[in-house]
Amino acid sequence: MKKSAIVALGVLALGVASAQSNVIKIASVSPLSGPQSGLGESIKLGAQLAIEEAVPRFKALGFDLQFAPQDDQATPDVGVAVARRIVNDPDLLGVVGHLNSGVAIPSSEVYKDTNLVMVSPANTNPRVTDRGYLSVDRVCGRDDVQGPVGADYAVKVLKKKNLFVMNDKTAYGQGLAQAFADKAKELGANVVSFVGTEEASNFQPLILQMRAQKPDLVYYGGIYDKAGVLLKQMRQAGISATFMGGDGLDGSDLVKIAGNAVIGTLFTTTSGPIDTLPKAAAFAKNYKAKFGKDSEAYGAYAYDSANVILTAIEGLLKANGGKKPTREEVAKAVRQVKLDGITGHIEFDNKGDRKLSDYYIIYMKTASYPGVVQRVIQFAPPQSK
Ligand code: ABU
Repeated sequence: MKKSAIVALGVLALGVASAQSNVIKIASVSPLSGPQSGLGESIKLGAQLAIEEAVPRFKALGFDLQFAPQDDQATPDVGVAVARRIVNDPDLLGVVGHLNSGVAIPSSEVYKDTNLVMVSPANTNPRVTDRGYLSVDRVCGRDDVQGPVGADYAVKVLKKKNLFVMNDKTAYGQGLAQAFADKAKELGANVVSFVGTEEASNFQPLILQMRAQKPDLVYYGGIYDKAGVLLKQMRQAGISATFMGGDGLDGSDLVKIAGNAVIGTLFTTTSGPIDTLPKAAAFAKNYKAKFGKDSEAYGAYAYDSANVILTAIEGLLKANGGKKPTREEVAKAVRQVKLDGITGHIEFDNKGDRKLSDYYIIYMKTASYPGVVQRVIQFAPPQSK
């Protein structure tokens, strides 16, 4: 048989197999290795719990629901490589992810080509949804609200006047730090420095700069793996300025890395501590029983993200007489979902932002996670400019 005929038969066989497959897969994509795997694992396990609970419901509809967790290593190139691989699996109908906006943005450029829907539990950079893709939604808030919420608290409540603002040079860190600094300036504070650095282990040159500029608050836009090291070195060097950041600080690893230096730290987050979410008690109990640890930031949001996708698919299966939906049908149905999740009511606007998101101020009163809620405010996403 000619090679072209063999290829054609192979493609035909694949097409028949795929048309007949009763398998539906949902992926989680988050860092499962490296220094940000604490939050990445929480996303994976939250999604896993929702999917395992849905397996009997899908079985009753004639489908074998499977979970496909992926590791993006918190790295854009790896995220894109994972995205390119998973879009080729015809059984895959949804993605819960990512943790890092700088990974989600390029990866979702790949998902969009086949309308593979991504529901993010954690990506707060405005650009994630501002591109207006049908296949991109999120259940968390946005940094153009989170930054100003932090600035308002720093300037109006804590009465801080001289702010040293840093970021980790990622899409998330830069955007959040800029949003914080812009609002703080508008409120009358001085931004004595605005510095981007990818440094992870030696912050001494920046600490010298702090010593000279004497800020009363240091703000860090970035993730706990670097923030914890910076904070510890600041305190060892005698810098006593209040330390503040965003939801990238929302993880127990911040405490593990910084130790007692974490006491007094404040951060904003769009992920409510699990014991403050009134409907999350069963989730928290089941998570602990199954995985032997407490859910951390964005675990409950990953659970809700998965349930948004599952709700959309179940609705389509029931409406279409059990016919497996296309990715485009799933993406359209996700945008219409109305779900009372464990993180509150979920409904998306026409860009895929949650219509109302919660923003928290957390104070680390002791060296223990998750800290003490100081304030919770609900906001709608800003309208596109
Ligand atoms: N929002 C917390 C995780 C960082 C990010 O969005 O990149």
